[in-house]
Amino acid sequence: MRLFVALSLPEPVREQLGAFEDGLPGARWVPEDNLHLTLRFIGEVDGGVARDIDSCLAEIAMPAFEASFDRLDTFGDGRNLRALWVGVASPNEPLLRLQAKVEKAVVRAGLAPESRKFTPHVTLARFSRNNGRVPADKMQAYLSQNARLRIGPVQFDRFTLFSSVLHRDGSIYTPEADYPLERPLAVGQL
Ligand code: 2AM
Repeated sequence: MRLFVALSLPEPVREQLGAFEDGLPGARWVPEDNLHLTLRFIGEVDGGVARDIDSCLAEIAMPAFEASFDRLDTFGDGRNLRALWVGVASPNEPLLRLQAKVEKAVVRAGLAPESRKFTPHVTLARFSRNNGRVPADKMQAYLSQNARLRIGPVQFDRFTLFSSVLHRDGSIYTPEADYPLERPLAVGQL
């Protein structure tokens, strides 16, 4: 199975993000239901490794935390434009800590370490090399029109192991396991 670890987004947040999915010809917009924040892409693994990953992820202990989204940016540009995404307001130490724990867990389960730097983001659109070229002025106009984007803070009280099945007209993501984060102590509970 093809797996990845991500933060699911509450429906109202997916709706707020979905409102930015307009006005860029050539963009393959991610369906609102599929919007998520990837912590670790795993890829194809067999059932045994998937079970090891699940047990290592289940050992992660960390308090719930919040994150806000405050910017739009792209991976690549011009002919090499690959993705349009919404970025997490930084610094967000708890989110980086969770990502580091997830990375450690999957390496403990036998995966090779991830060498790419973690850029916490939610992908809104992807672009194909051949027919997805967006003129630079169109992208600039889109980014400046939407520069006001501010969403959150969003409360994250769990993270999720997803499986992904690729289809010609999009991916189907299925939550395979949820890992709760600890509830922060309320005032007076100390
Ligand atoms: P992205 O949002 O930056 O595109 C599920 O496919 C998730 O895993 C996507 O959100 C994607 O991140 C991420 N991912 C990272 N590397 C990937 C790869 N090589 N192939 C597919 N998805 C990848």
